[in-house]
Order: sequence, then structure tokens, then C-alpha cells
Amino acid sequence: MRDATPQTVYLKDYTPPDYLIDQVELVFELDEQRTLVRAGLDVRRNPDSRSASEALTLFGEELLLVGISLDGQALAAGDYTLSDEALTIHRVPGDRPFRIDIENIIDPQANTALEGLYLSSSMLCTQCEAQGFRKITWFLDRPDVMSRFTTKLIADKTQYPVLLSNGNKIGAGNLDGGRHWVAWQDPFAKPCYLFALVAGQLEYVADEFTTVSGRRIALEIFVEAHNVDKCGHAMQSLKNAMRWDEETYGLEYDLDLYMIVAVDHFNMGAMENKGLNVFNTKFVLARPDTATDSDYEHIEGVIGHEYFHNWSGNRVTCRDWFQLSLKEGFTVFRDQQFSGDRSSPAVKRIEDVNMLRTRQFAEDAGPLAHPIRPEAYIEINNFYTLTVYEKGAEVVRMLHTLLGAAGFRQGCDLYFKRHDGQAVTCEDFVKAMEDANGVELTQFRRWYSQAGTPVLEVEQAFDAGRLTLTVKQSCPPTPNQPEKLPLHVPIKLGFLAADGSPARFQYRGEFCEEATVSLTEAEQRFVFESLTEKPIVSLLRGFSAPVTLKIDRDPEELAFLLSYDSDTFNRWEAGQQLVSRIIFGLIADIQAGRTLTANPVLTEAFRAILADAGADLSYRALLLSLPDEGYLGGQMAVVDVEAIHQAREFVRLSLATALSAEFQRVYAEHHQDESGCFDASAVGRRRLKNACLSYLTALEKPDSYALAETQFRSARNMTDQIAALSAVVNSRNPTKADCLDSFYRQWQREALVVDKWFTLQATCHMPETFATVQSLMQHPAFDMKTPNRVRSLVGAFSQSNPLHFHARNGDGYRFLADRVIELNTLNPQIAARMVGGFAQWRRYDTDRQALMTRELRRIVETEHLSKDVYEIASKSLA
Ligand code: 0A1
Ligand code: ZN
Repeated sequence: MRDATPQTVYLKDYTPPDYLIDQVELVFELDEQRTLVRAGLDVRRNPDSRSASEALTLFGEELLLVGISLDGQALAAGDYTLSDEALTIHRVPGDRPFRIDIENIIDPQANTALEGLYLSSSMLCTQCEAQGFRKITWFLDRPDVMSRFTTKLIADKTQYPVLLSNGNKIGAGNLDGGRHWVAWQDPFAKPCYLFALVAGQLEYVADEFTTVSGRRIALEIFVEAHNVDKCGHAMQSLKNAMRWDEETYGLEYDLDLYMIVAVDHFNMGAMENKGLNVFNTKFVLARPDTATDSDYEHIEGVIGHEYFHNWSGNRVTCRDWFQLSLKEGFTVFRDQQFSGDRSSPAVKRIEDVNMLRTRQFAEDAGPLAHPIRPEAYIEINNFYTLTVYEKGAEVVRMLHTLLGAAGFRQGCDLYFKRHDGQAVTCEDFVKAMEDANGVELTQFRRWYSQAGTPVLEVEQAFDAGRLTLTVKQSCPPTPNQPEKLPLHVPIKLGFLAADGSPARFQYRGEFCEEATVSLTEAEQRFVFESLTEKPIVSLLRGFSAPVTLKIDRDPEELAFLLSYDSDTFNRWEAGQQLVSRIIFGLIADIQAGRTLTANPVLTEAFRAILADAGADLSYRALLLSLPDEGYLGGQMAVVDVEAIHQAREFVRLSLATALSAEFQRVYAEHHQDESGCFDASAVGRRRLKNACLSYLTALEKPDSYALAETQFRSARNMTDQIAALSAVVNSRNPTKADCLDSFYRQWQREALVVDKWFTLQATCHMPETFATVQSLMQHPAFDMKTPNRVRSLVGAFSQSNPLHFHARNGDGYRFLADRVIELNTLNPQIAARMVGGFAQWRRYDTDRQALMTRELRRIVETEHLSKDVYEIASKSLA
């Protein structure tokens, strides 16, 4: 059990800070185990304070106090109170500004939680979002306190030749004893969560960017020496993002220097610290032989994301952490737009929706469901969720759809102009959208406060050229929200004539081929006129709202939409629906003990996709992809892991059998022995060819074994090499052990490639997987203190291998709980993420429910449980 039940923080309790800190002067004497921090704070009472107290309370955790003074006078022990979480100075001046000087000691090496100042490989770095600054020194660690920072870093010159912090370098020099110093000043006031420092033996790659107004910005990416040859793509992505934000949002960079540092040990993807982003190496480093096409895409997306935060997050920040989606939802939307514009908007949209529906919908349907603006938390780090990020982006996207691109841009312009330099709320964002467009979004605001995925049920009636759609909306109950109010849902739609062409229609007096209608009632009718025949409806085009759509369609209608819908998202969606429906039929057959038969409608649809030489190659690869096992499970009343796997594999095998010649032909047509440049056509070729390879693998034939092995041995780019290795490993290919071995030997010095090697084995569907995972835990390259490694093995197994993680005997569950308990003391954030593997326990059969809840209870009863793990585990059980 925990020592005491941790406290819940509520949005309704928000009050403005009693004090403000205008300036901060920090001095660090850096050392691996004993870093000395001196903080000088210029404090004044906040005119908006609602309290009469004369005390000043600063947050601080895991700090050793050396001394503290007020206006130069050292404070005595009786002048303040220290607790595990705070320092309270009993009386401070209320009528004038005053100065607090604090000196404290921290131990970066002991910091395995990777919040505050910590050691990653041999460099020192910080992570302050959300509340890591309080592990550096005592402070008003809350985002509505914005200060100007100056930072002086002092360290051994050999061990830490590079010393970085936010803003501009204002001085440097040598000191005795082989030490040196560098001073930095950030001219922009910022909340302390955006503070950063980095010290280490780093090399850098430099470039420059000229802004639209002609200012020259120095760009620098810092990495360890052996990685300097892997920064090109990140640098290019940064320049692309800078240009894109100017062109799309009219937003220009504001400092003279933009630095990115890549570190091996990082809890998340990256961090937007002002002028000094700290990145997980995974989202910086890429060379064609070490990184896949999707790594390249993710790097571009994350580089863009962090860059875009400079406006949506830094210049305009959050008032409190309940407003997290204000910066995250908006910035994810911006990075999605950017990535879509850089490659293919259609492909990007499908990928994003696929992820949302597979993972965020599950979160929204489970015990951890929360609105994009949560109302309560125990540990804010647990709220960096798919809901806040991805659903948050969908909510911003709906505003974009409702207001149109130009109206949305006007809203953004007003938001940035009105709130530059402020810490604001989601309400302020919506208000700016309203004011700039002269519209009213009262009902739309419910998207911010209501959790759960709405369900739309659609019925159609056609009579004399007039189509009536009756749409009902409902939303299942979520924790603390039994009843839901109707939401404002934009539904983009169009109709197809019998020959597949777009059917024109009249809506509210206007002729069109496509319309966006607003659903606002619990049940509402929409009438479309002037249709010459009964059309096939194409609804929720582009996935215009994050909802589940229910509409009765037969397989022929789905196949028709798959062939003809002009909306690329809905064309793909029709294919997914068709396959899902067939898979669910097969699952019913498996459960009833019937023999399985292949479906000719699907075979012919896939034959057409394989023959369609006109379409974009990446898009065709997506059309050939089968819905994920997790996504399929999400649609079942009781998830039947084995039947899902068996049915999906049956479809894969029957398609491969019926169309083996076509798969081989398309494979041969697009396979090239290439070094792997990242351009759209090469990426498309590889995607389509590797999709074919995966089907052919299902045949378990010597020919397909040879195909995979040959591709593996001759590959000169990681996309092809890993796709081939995956084909080898997920089959009975006799060269499996040898291929895995040779891959490891080839790449053992490249940590990110070794992660792939772990993940590939952890997600394998062959029977030996659990034993493999257990033995990999003992592998010399496995390390519980490296989040990327933990995610690559423990995370991949528990979150991306439903078949084996949910093994009937409960071995997978016991394994995960043991890892969570180990991680709890090392890194609570990562431990809490891993508990997520149990969150969906209610969706399984009673035996599995019992096994999972037993493990969850074992976790909750662990001694010295972190707040992070306690919150996820106890809420999962509730
Ligand atoms: N703001 C970052 C994500 C991030 C959040 C928390 C972190 O540590 C607890 C680290 C990074 C982003 O959205 O990119
Ligand atoms: Zn972000």
C-alpha cells in the first residue's frame, strides 16, 4: 500500500498565484552527483491574489537546502517550514517587491525518474514539464507564473565542454581548476516548465534559416560524436517547419538561435523548451540504413511539433495543467497539417485516424476516460494522454472544418495577438475563434468537458429525388459522467451515383457535390434534394468528427465505395469496414466451430487494388492493410484474442493464396535494391512492396521464405531490412535464428536499431514469443533505466502483442505487473505508462478479468507506490 492516499487536484479549485516572480537568476555548479544550484528570485505580490496570507510557499522536491535569504538577510530555521513538497517562508513583504536567494544541492546521477536535472549517458540535461523544475530548486512551479531567466552554468571543461540553456549566450569564460562557465539569457518571460539546461561532450551540426522578415536564425543540433552523420533529416525538417509556419499561420521565429539536443534517456518524444528543445534520439537521428521511412516521417512530425510549440505553447502558454490540450491538441493539429502538406494529406489523415481509433477510442471507452480538458488529476504526468493530444487535435480540426481554413486562420491570428505573453485557457482559444468569425460556439464547447466517443446512428430514406438522413447521437457513460448532452458534430458528406460518379444535390437551397452539415440535436433530420436516383451515401468524409458511425450497409455497397468514393479517407474506410465485417463473420464461425471460407467480394476488391496502377503507392499499401487486432477487439463486446488473431490470419492467408501471382507481380514491379532515399515515390514503392511481402509470407512456402531472406540479406535501407526480418520472424522460416543474430551483430552499436530488434521479437505472433521476451529481459543490451529500451520490449509486448500478452494462463499479466513494480521505484512515469496494458481488463472474459485484476491489486498494494502508478492502477480497478 501507499504510505498515504495521494491528493487529487481539481480544476474547480484554480486560484491565481499569490506571488509572481518577474526575474530568475540561476547559477549551476554542475556535477554528476552533487550539483549546487543558486536561485535568485525577484518576487512581488500578485495584484490578483485572493488570499490575505503573508506567507510565500514554493514547491520543491528531493532538494537539499544549503541556505536561504530574503533581501540579503539569511533566514533562520524558525522563519520557514520545509516539507517533502514545499518550502514556506512565514512572512514576506506584501507591499513591495523583494528578493529571495536560495542555495540547494541535487544529485543528477540518482535521478532515474528523468524529471528535473538528470544524467543521460554522460551528459547532464533537464526535463521540467510538467513539474520537474521543483526538483531543481524551490519555485512557484506553475505555468501561470512567467519569469525572465538568466542562467550561468559552471562545470569541468573537459567533461562538459558544451554548456547550454535557453535564449542567447551572453558570456563565457574560464575558471581555475579546469572549470569554465557560460551564461545565457532568455529575453522572453516563460513558465519554469520551459526552462532547460544541457551539459556534455557534444558535437553539433549547424545551419541557418532566414525568416520571412529577413532575420537570420542560427540552427544547431547537438548530438554525441558518433551521431553527427544522422542529423541531416532533422535539420531539413526544422527548416521546412519554420517556413511552413510562416506560410500557413504567419508565425515567425523570435530568437536568434534555435537549438536541439538529442538524448538517449527521455520519458517522452521531445520537449519544446524555449530555444533549446531536448529530444529523444529516436526523433532526431536518421540515416537510410538505420531508420525506416516511418521513422523519417515521425522525425519530421515531432521536429515540427516542437517547433510549432514556440507559438502554440510558449508565446501563448497554459494557465494551469488542466488546459494542457490548449497547447497540445492545437500543436498536434498543426503538426498533422504540416506532415500532410509535406507528403500526402490523404495518407497522413488515414494514419492519424487509424491511431486515434485504435488507441484513443479504447482510452475513451475504458476506466481512464477523461475529457480533453480533465477536471481532476492526482499526477499530471498521467494526463499526457492520447485524449489530450490526439482527440484534442480532432477538436481543433472540427473548428477548422466548421469555420473553414480562412475563418480558422483569422481565429488563430486573433488568439495569438490577444494572448501573446499570457498563460490562458481553452476557453480563451474558443472565444478567439468566435470573436474572429462572429459565430457562437456555445454547444461546441461541450467537446472540452465531455469524455467518451459519441456514436452516430444513421438511417436513410429516399423518395422522389429527396434523401432524408436521420442521425441519432449518443455517448456512453464515462467515469463521473453518467449522462451526456448532445454535441455539435460536423458531418462532411457526399453522394455517389450508380456509376460511381459524384451525385449533385441541393442542400438548404444550394446545389453542391459535397456539404458539411452540423448535427446539434440528439436526433436530427437532414434533407437533400434534387437527386435523380437513390445515391450511395458517403458520410463523415475525411473523418470530420471523432465519432463512431453506425450505418447499415451490405458488403457490395462497401465494395462499391472502396472502388469509387472520391473521398480518399472514405474509400479506405469502406475497405476497412468490409474486411472487419468479414473478420467478425469468421470470428463467429470460429466460436461456433464452423469451417472457415474465403470471401469472394473481398478477393475481387483486393484484386482491383493490386491492379490499379494509377493510384498513389502509399495509399494503395494502406488499402491493402488489414485492421489491427486491437482495433477489431475494440469493437467486440467480449474480446476474443485467439479468434481475432485466427480470423485475421485466415483472411491474410486466403488473400495471399487467391492472389499470390498478383502479390508477386506487384512485389517484383516495385522491389528495387536501393539505398533508401526518403522521397514520396521511393517511400510508396517500399510500402506497397513490403505489404505484398507480408501477404506472401503467410503462405509459408519455400519461395516466400527465400524472398524474405533475400530481401533481408541484400537490403541497403532499414525499411526493407526490417520489413524482411519481420517477415522472416513471423513465419516458420528456417533461417530465423540466423537472421536475428546477424541483424544484432550488424547493429549492436546503434541503440535505436537495437530497439527495433527487441520490438520485432516482442510483437511476434509465433508461439515461442513469451519465452523469447523473458530471455530478452536477461540480454546484456536490456536496461530498465532506459525508457526506449523498456518501451521496445515490455511496452511492445504488452501493448502491441494482444495474442501473447493476453495468454490464457496469465503469464503475460504476471510478467507485466512484475515489470511495473520494478519500474515504480526507478521511473514512475514509465511505470504508469506500462500499467496502461491492464486498463481494458473489463473487455475480456471473466477468467482474464480475474487474472488482470489480481495483478492490478498486487500493484496497488505495493509498498512505496508512486502517485503515478497509484493513480492509473487504482482508477483502472474502480
Ligand atoms: N510537451 C512535450 C511533451 C512532454 C511532456 C512531458 C514530458 O515530461 C514529463 C516531456 C515531454 C510535447 O508535447 O512535445
Ligand atoms: Zn506537444
